[in-house]
Amino acid sequence: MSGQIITLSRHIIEEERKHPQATGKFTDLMNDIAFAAKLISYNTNKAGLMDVLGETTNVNVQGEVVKKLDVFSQQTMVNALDHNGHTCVMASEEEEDIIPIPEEYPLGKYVVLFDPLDGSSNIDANVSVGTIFSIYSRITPEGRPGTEKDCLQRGREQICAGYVIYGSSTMLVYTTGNGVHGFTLDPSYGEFILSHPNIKIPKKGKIYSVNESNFDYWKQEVKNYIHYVKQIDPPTNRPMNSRYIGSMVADVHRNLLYGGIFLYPASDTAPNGKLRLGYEANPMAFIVEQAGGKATTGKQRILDVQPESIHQRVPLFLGSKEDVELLEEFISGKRK
Ligand code: P6P
Repeated sequence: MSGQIITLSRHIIEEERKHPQATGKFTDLMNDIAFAAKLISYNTNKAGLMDVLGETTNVNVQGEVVKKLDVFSQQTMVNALDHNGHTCVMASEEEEDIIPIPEEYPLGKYVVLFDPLDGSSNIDANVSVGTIFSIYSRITPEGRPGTEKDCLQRGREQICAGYVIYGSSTMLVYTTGNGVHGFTLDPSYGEFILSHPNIKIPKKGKIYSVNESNFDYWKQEVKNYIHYVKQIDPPTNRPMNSRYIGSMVADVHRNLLYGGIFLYPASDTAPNGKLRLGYEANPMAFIVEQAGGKATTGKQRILDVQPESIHQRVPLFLGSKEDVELLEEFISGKRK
């Protein structure tokens, strides 16, 4: 209905009612994630004024210096999700091993993988950063703590994927397999309001998004594709525009709304690419596919990859269907 305010909570309840076995626990879990997002948003927006800028002396499992907001965001996500009785295990970019639920708290049926503050190396430059999350149902027997096996499910088993982008405004974008929906945080009363219902990615875009400083390290097929998109050919709307923020949530969000292709290829220095399957590639792939796009390793649908480890990296190409399919033709050698 026009003019009706749909909050995230209301939208989730209505989505959950579409699943006959729904118990309302998923709605609670999503509301806990939304609460964590509000806290992270508040502190990210205040970062310049609070003692959260700069670096800690800690280094995370990726070998990256951990920014203070990273630490805060990690703790906020864990504290929001470990006691609600809806989760049995978590995994995070910031923790080497799985995150068990403390014994004093009840266990639930959900598994949550997350990157608490992706793109955080950009924080001090006030560039948009984000939280990415991926939710599965457990596959190990109930009543016992979840295990690594619960965290290593194929992306196609996700029941929900989403991200929060902390930018000019804070937006939460999610899918449960019934389309992609965006909610903008109204800070005046702290509610996420439906602002982008049923997001659909354009079939073809004008933007390619990649860190071209890695060009000489790429396989020839990828070099051929990038060379192709930069050639002057007005009938095929080339050259494409290059846009790269270096913060995945910001690059993928722009890609989702404007169309185009985002690439993080394998290279001589990163034989499996840089981005992590569990809490970056899979949730973004679910969202992009639900919006009508495609997501591939170049050889395989991202959502079909069987994870072998929590922090596993994969080459990632995702975005508008026609742009990704053209890239696949270059990678298969069909086009040179
Ligand atoms: P590069 C941020 O560190 C991140 O994990 C993603 O958010 C982003 O897409 C990528 O790395 C940027 O990597 O090598 O281009 O700086």
